[in-house]
Amino acid sequence: MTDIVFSSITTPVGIDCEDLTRFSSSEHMYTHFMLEQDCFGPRAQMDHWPLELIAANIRAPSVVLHWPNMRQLLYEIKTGDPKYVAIQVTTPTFERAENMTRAIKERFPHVKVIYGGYPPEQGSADVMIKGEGISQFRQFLGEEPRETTQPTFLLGYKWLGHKVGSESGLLFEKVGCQNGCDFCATSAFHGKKGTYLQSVDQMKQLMAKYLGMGVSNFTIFNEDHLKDKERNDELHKHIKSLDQLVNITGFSCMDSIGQYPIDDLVDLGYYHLWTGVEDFSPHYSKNAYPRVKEFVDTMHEHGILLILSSIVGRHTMKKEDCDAVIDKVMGLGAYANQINILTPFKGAPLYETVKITNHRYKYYDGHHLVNEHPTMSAAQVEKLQLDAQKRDYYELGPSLVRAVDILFNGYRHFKGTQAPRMKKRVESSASGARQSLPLLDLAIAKHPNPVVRERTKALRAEIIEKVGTPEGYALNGKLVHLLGFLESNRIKLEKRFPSWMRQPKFHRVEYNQKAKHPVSYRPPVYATARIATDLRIR
Ligand code: B12
Ligand code: SF4
Repeated sequence: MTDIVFSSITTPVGIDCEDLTRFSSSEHMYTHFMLEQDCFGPRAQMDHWPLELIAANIRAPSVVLHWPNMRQLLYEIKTGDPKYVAIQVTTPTFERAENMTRAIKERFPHVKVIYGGYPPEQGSADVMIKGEGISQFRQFLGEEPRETTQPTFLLGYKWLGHKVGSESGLLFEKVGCQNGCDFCATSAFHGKKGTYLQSVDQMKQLMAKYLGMGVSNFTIFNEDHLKDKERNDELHKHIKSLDQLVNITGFSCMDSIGQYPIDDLVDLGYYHLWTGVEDFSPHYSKNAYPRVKEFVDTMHEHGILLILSSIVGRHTMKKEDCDAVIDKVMGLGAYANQINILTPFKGAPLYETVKITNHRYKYYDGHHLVNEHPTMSAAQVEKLQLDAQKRDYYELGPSLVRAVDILFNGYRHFKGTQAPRMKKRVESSASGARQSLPLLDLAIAKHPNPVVRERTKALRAEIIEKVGTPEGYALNGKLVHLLGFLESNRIKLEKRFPSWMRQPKFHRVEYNQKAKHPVSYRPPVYATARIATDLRIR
């Protein structure tokens, strides 16, 4: 018995088609800013955890489908006979969601469709839920408000086609952001105040659960995690009391990060932070360039990796302003750079102040200019952004090598420390650098820029001199070369045949089901073929 089928958009994704561009995919870093990084880009399938978060916090029996194709979705509806299908929608995936809804309604007219997340409008859905989803979905079902709980979710990255390092346990801490930047969808949809999804005690319990599973890397979803100092002081006290060291990836603004002594951040394990620097203009006072530069240099010197998000193409920016932003970003030398085209999402204040010229939602993907620009054409801005990605790889080298260099600063900077926890971090930084030597060799062999190759050689020499080589270095080196060669070729094929080779894996999770689903979720070929023919699915 299923009341609700929660679903992501259907596959295929990551390809240019009638209702989606290739930039809407199941991967974040790779698709948006590492496509030019040959075999060195980190790869990860990301699922629709918010759907599971909602499913886990209601009483109704439900099924969550991550990345089904249209046949799998329709088969689930046919066999589960739900009252509702709830789809996670963003602006650029809205057209796909509309096609899903049309297909559902044609075949199952009694089923009500709900859009949630970031839908720009209700479209053909029966219900639209914008903003915090758990409380609103409960309200919709007539359930009373109560504390939320979070299941454990793991995210692992692949390098050279293989899972490397341990997975990261996800912690959904908060939705919304108080800064209210004019283009920002999350701030506009969730309100400036935002909503905490978990208390500090709940975060501690969830961390303990992950640690019990052998997972000590965490990714915290909160647009500005380090903003609330009082709350974090409590969490940090707990982290310091743990027997084990943890590593934390988080999103935060420069000013919020600056509230903490940097040695403390390192000690706590904040090794990977994602920060918006936007366009360094007075629009975003947080980001005057000299301050940003000083901040980035300090973080790097202490071994903290940064992903910097910046924007180009604002209607007030001329071509030379965009070039200047890209030059400045390159000058910061961060581990990774997400350079997006400023997108006026419907609902965000910017939408009201620019003249929209492209009304096709699929193009609101951060890679297309959709509003009028007085001095640049859409093609010009789009080329500028794609060229910046190429430049990022060519001039700064593979992100992987940058990461090794910056993380090794943890060793360089703290090697004399007497503090026991920091000593352990220094050891782990040395060991990480040793293990990465075969990857540096691969970059030296493969990277097209001689300057990057020389820089990487110098880094390799320094690591060998200071911390030595790992066991089996020669053999591992050969293996990594082989994997690099195979992965490069696989990526070439993947770029040629994305609908076949670049699709996320479908999976299905049940919540609150009393009995096991009566049928296998893998639809028999004959059944799905019939449904597909009935519906003339493309
Ligand atoms: C991780 C992430 C991804 C991951 C996984 C998505 C996920 N978590 O489900 C991947 C890589 C797959 C992804 C892909 C895309 N993403 Co994305 N993603 C994010 C990111 C960084 C975090 C999302 C998150 O998990 N937050 C924590 C959870 C708890 O919050 P939440 O998502 O807001 O969910 C809450 C509510 O919104 C609501 N809710 C969410 N979904 C649903 C569904 C239903 C039915 C209901 C009722 C409620 C509901 O309930 C949740 C609890 O309150 C956000 C930015 C951000 N910081 O939020 C962008 C963001 C959501 N992504 C965005 C976009 C555009 C995309 C893509 C279209 C890619 C692109 N072209 O940029 C694709 C499309 C994928 C798809 N099939 O839908 C935009 C949406 C903007 C907009 N207005 O449309 C955001 C806001 C980033 C941005 N550019 O500003 N993304
Ligand atoms: S700081 Fe980032 S998350 Fe917060 S409102 Fe601005 S763009 Fe959005």
